[in-house]
Amino acid sequence: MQKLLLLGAEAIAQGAIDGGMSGIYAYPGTPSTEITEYVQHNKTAAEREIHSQWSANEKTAMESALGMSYAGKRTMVCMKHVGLNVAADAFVNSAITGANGGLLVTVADDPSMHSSQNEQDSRFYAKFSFIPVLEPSNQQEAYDMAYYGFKLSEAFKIPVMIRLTTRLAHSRAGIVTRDLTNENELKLPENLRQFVLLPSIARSNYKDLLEKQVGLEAASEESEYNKYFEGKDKSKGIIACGLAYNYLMENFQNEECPYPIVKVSQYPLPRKMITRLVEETNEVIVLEDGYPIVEELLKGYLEKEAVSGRLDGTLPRDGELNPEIVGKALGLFNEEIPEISNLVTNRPPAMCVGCGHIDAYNALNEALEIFGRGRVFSDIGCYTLGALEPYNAINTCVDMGASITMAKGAADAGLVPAVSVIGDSTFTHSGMTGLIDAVNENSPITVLISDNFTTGMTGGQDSAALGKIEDICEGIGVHPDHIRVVTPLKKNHEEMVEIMREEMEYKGVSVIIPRRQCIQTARNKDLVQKLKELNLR
Ligand SMILES: Cc1ncc(C[n+]2csc(CCOP(=O)(O)OP(=O)(O)O)c2C)c(N)n1
Ligand code: SF4
Repeated sequence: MQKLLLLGAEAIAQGAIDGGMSGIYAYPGTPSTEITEYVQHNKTAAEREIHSQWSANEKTAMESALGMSYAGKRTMVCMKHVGLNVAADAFVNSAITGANGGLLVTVADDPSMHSSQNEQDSRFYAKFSFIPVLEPSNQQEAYDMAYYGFKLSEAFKIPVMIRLTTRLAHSRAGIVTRDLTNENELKLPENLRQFVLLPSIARSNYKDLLEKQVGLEAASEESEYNKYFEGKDKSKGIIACGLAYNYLMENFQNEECPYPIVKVSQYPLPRKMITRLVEETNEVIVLEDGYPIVEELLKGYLEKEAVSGRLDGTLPRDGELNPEIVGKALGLFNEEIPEISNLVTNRPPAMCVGCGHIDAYNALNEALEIFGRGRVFSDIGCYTLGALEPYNAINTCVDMGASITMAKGAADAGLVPAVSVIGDSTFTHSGMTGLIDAVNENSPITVLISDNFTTGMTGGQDSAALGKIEDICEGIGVHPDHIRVVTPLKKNHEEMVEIMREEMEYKGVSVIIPRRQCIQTARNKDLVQKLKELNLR
């Protein structure tokens, strides 16, 4: 037993290591990145040779984890919430294949969109797929749930989701560890056709999945993570999910909460506990950080129950919760929550001074002067900040990979030239498939793959594209004469403008690769060594 001071994300990693994990698979994404990074730097993980290399995207990560589970070992796949959209095909089907070795799908949601395009709630995905969820309310639970989640997964032969949110992932607290568990031996599934989702097998697996739900609900009812707390004042009952339980308790630091509470940290919902709360109290308020999934379930269509929460305005419909919002909703205080002082000014993110993306955008903006603006389809990465002043260089940013395919669609509509801007990591994440569509139809698009040899936006993780971009593009079918490499530096500005214009005039797919190392990785010795070996430096 050790006492450690860990981020919520790190606590999950430590819990999984101690719980006997043999491999972690992930693609970086805030606020989930630190889970994998912790395993990459952990001594026990190194001694045990726990797999921890980054995957090309969340879908490949999910599928690799499923393969490790098939082979009988314990494994975890991690991603941010929008990553689950990318992994969704494999994730939803993994409920039907079931798991063999314990399989945890850890998804970090980002209510209030601190660094995301939306604030979707992964609990919906789990419910949709009939997969149980563990939702920690503090760092100790984050650790315990990773440790326990493998057992739950193996007991029911089903993947288990751990859902956490930004505040928990990125705040630190003391945790107490448990004994280090042995890793599983290699062990094939008893039924060697369990993972073959031919319709006849999938139908029978699906029936099994539905039958498992009864046992999963009973497990939730008995779980140490779901609790019914008595309260003297029955005028109100509170359902507090995951981190919202912590926010609730911050309002009662020196006294007991007078209202009965159901703390929910394991799903499917503990029906009996909730029914008891509804029956024993006059009205129920639901506290959940994310979408009002529990509230919607309780209200149903007829809105008969006196249930309040985000849907009726008792709590804000969007954005993350905090102790003040929760306290106000419970009527514990009436003062307005003070506005943030004007002295605290927003500091919007910006590209680093000296970043290669800046030189590429300066050239792109000038190259486009003769064609007119409004034709740059961007992707997600540091270069998305090119949307801001003074560059105003891009017109879209939707999801990873969308730059190439949206440029293609716009070109199909007659917007020629259409330009796509994508980073090296995003290109191998999900840009390559779109490039195949464009090549197959010889779409008149110009694709800028801004290659800085890393996944800059999430902190400089390895890029699966390293040293491979030209070969990939050529392999996909881009003509070698239209794969142009430039070095984005001020001194090369005229040359870059010239090349960009030439390629924009070309009536087919062209790729321009502005290539210069992200300055934030200059001290990464391993990367510098690799770049030397690849003659990229
Ligand atoms: C589906 C999904 N997964 C992960 C992320 C988090 N994320 C944002 S940008 C990015 C990659 C950026 O790398 P790259 O394209 O090479 O551009 P750079 O930041 O290095 O300029 C990642 C992983 C996301 N937004 N969406
Ligand atoms: S981290 Fe790297 S890629 Fe991102 S803005 Fe800074 S220099 Fe550019």
